[in-house]
Amino acid sequence: MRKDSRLVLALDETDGAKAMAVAEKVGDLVDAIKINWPLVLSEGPRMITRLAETSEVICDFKVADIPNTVRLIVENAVSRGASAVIVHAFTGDDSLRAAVEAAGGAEIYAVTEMSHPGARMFTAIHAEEMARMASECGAAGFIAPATRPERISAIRSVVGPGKKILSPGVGAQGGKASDAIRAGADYAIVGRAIYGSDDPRASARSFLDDIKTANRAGQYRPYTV
Ligand code: NUP
Repeated sequence: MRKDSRLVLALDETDGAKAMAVAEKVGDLVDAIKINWPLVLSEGPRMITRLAETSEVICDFKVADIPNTVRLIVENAVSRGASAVIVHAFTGDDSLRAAVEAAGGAEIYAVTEMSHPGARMFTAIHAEEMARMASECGAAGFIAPATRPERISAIRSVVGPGKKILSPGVGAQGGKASDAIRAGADYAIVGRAIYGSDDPRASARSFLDDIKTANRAGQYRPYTV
């Protein structure tokens, strides 16, 4: 996945035509488009393939199942054009290994603790342990909450510099993209604040401007559009 803008669009728009319109408006400003069950359930898995024609597509299916079912889901998503699939880490090492193996050349990103408040109840307590395990199983990246940037730093310190961290919870959930990047995330994931905006392109640009403020000299190549 390219690392130009450090912005990933979460395209949870459920109307296919509207989703494609947003993708066209901001596609060149984002490094990838993440899709989730709302769009796939309303418009079908062909959306993976359609979007993959112009963008990297991350399938945020938060797969949490036995290894065989994980394998079937990941293989299917990748065969349709997904560059990465998001899975839950709490399922343990056998399911994580199955995901990584099934992904082949595509990437697996593991969720260790989600961005909403409820995540503090159970998964956050074990997030570092899960991150270590998923890293050893070959996960290429992690999903860590922009709503709690200190947790991004905690996950980064466990997985090291070689793994990607993608951070949702920006905008509608109250997190700030630049805070997430400063805390150690590689990418900020933004959904409603872009696709739900009257001007998705202007909104995406304002997130890019914010992300640039986190660009310490030489840290990464600034994005110009
Ligand atoms: O911890 C997570 N939080 C989260 O919001 C893990 C996720 N994958 N997401 C997803 O990111 C969520 O399901 C949605 O697709 C997107 C955030 O959207 P928004 O809150 O920016 O609209």
